[in-house]
Amino acid sequence: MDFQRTDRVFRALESFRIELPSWGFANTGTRFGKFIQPAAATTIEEKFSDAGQVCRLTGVCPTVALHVLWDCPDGLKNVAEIEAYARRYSVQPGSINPNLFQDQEYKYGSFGNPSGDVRRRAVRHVRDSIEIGKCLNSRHISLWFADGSNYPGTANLRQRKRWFEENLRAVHDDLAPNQQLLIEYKPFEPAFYHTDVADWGMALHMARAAGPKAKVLVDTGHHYASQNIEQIVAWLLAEDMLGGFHFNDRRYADDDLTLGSIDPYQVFRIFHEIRSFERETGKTADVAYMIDQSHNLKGKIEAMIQTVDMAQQLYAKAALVNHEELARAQQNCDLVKAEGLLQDAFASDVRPAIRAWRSSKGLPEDPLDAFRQSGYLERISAERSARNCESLTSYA
Ligand code: RM4
Ligand code: MN
Ligand code: MN
Repeated sequence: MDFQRTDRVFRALESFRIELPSWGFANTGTRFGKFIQPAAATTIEEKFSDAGQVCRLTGVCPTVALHVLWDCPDGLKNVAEIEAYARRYSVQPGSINPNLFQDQEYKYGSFGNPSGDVRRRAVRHVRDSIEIGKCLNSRHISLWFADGSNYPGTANLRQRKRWFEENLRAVHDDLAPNQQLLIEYKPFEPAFYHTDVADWGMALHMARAAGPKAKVLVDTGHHYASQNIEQIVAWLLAEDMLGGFHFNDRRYADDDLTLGSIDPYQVFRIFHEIRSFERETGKTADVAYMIDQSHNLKGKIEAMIQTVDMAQQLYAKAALVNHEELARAQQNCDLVKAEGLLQDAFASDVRPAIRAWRSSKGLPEDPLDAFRQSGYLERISAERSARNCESLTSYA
């Protein structure tokens, strides 16, 4: 790769940061069962410790997302402990994810539950989560609603929409000036007939109803097969309504597979739309990149390092698209040329440039290999295996 292209990769990597999910280090499974890993994290301290390893080896994951129910079960009382772990393991608390789906009360929904008591309880939980976010200096409160119904006629769709609007407006009022509310959508699961916030149009509507500090969160696994995700991204950017991403890959539904393992070109095209927006507007897209993956079979820390590496590769490839030539080809309707510019960038081997960038930062050139050499996995497997055998915490 020539100096100019290497320089583009270096500059792209300089600004690229991605958040780790605390739940990605814990035992998770499918609805058919869980396979316990001896090294999985069962405490919040272990999650910080594992995230700290990924942060130290990759140098690009300064924050870890927290799920309130799993990581802050005592609410604000957990703040001091979390701050201590953040200091000890050199990784900061990131987005705060309220949990509005696991408690028995939420059987028929949270913000859309027919019971006023349950709706109030859900709103209180989000308000408490916003307070936790303020104490931890977290910018993002990330909302995903499992609300929906399984059978036609069982839910009043328009009434639930009104309840969502009201409740979102109410929690939006609590945000600090620097905080953002991110609203995630998902077409189905756990509900199989209707989902209250099922697609990007509904999430966009809800974010607008909530207020100016609310934006849409795109989880790459939350679309019907073959949906054009990069167009959704382009439109949300154009509307100044894109808040962030939950990255993962999928083959069928919300599979939470490793980013780029099935369709790396899809992720490349998303990054291309973001860079093209930045190029045209001269603005930096204010978008939070977060990983939302749970690895049932792969080693959790290794899979996370693999994900970060893949994200860097795809972002770096997108940085190689020649925007002037692309604009010219689009203007002249030179379709083959225009498409070829994307294909050439995607086909470029950016790995040597990424290794060189890591070296220049004093980071290991191959973070996965460095992890395998470090002995960390062997140490935590020995320390944690007994506890893991008896514990089945966390979701799914
Ligand atoms: C959902 C969604 C949320 C995540 C939960 C555990 O499908 O992706 O972001 O927090 O799963
Ligand atoms: Mn998600
Ligand atoms: Mn999901």
